[in-house]
Amino acid sequence: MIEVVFSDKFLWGGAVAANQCEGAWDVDGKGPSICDHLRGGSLTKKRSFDRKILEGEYYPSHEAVDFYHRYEEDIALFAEMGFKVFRLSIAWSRIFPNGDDQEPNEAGLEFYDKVFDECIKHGIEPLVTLSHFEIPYALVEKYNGFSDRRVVDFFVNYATTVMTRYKDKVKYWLTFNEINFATLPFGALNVLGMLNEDTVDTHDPVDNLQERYQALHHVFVASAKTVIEGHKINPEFEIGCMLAHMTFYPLNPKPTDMMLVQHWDNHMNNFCGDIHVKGEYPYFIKNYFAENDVEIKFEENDQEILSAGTVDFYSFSYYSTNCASTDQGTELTAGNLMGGVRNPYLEASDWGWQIDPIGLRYTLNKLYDRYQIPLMVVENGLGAVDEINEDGNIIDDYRIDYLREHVVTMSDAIDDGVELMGYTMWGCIDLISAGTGEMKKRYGFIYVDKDNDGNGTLDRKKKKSFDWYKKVIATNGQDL
Ligand code: P53
Repeated sequence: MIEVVFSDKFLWGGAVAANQCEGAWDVDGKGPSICDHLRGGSLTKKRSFDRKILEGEYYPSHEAVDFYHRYEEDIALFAEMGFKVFRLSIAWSRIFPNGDDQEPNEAGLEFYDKVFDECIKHGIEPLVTLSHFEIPYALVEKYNGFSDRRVVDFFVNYATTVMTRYKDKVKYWLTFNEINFATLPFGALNVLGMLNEDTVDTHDPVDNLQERYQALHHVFVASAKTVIEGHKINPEFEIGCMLAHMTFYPLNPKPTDMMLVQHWDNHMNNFCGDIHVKGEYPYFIKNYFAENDVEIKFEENDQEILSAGTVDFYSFSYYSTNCASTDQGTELTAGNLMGGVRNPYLEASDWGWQIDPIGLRYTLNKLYDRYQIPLMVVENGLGAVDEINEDGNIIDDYRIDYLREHVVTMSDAIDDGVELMGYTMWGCIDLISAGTGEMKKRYGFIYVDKDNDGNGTLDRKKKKSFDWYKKVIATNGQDL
């Protein structure tokens, strides 16, 4: 037993994204999103992207784990664990199939009405991500995503449509999932919906720095406008940003390594965080832009919009940490999109993500010190291979250990004085991995019978961690 530090209002729960769990990719009027064009991969095989969806090819998001038809059963299981919050995303292309449609798709809106009603019935607060790597594909082909300023209005129209529709059902909103991935070339498609001509490998796309940062500027404006409009729709709304926090340590106590850590932290984390929280471009990015001939075009009211549309809270994903080194030939971590140097003090998951619970306490303190607004951990968890044993049980003690250690360091951070609103464990039900497209990389408290090739009954089954998390929530983090 640890001392109780979590408040009664602490939001315990789990998180998913539409494209990774819903399936029903073309049902009830939904248009394809960028994810629907991605094939499966693995740790060693990158996911490939087809501009045209091919007949007979397997696309993991098309069926995913069929949450679209099984949401009642799944939400009932979340409720059984005692979830206070359920983070999910709305698939933009379910509401506006082409992104630039005049009218929303009523069938899509009705689906989320049913999902939110189901949550409310069980006393679960929905936490909704408006854009989780799910830009309608038509916007990619027609506008090259957010590189075109008009897409800002399409997004804000979508956001205000759903915020108005669900204003009495949903209180917590996030604008763009892991927005800071757009500071790296591989984030161009996921976050910005940009796919430059001649791109073969979307992980390593044909990149245009000027265009990418201009598109990101449009996303900041879209996010800030959404915050402003959202607060008009319902002043009670709490609207946050969402970053993939990338925590770095210097590999050695070399001044140059430390400078690299500071540069990466500024560039990959603080740049986006500062714009969302403080409402203006931070001083350090100006030098980077100058050196790289990037010039951001602000429209007349952009600065006002950014200043007025700052977020109510800061949310982030946290899975692992990496080292930074200025030495040549240092050992890299496996399977990490961001690329980082291996830390000799940490163990890694089977997918090469280094496990670092103490780094979460460090990160929470670092962020709270910088921003002084409430924080929320909206993704954390362990992707692992789960086996069903002879008795038909899934004994995922490794997952319990991972989660326990992170809950302990969250409680340490709260003791330190950090204001932490809640915790949504990633992939509370097994789903399609975003990075690899696999089912085999499982995160859930709930197992889904499906394999990497799409075979399986889709039946749900509780893992050992299910009862563990139920106990954690019931004791408000005391009995771990
Ligand atoms: P998967 C990379 C690094 C950190 C977070 O990731 C990431 C990614 C993308 O692979 O994405 C977030 O499924 C994302 C989720 C994703 C989750 O982390 O690759 O918000 O959609 O599923 C875990 O193991």
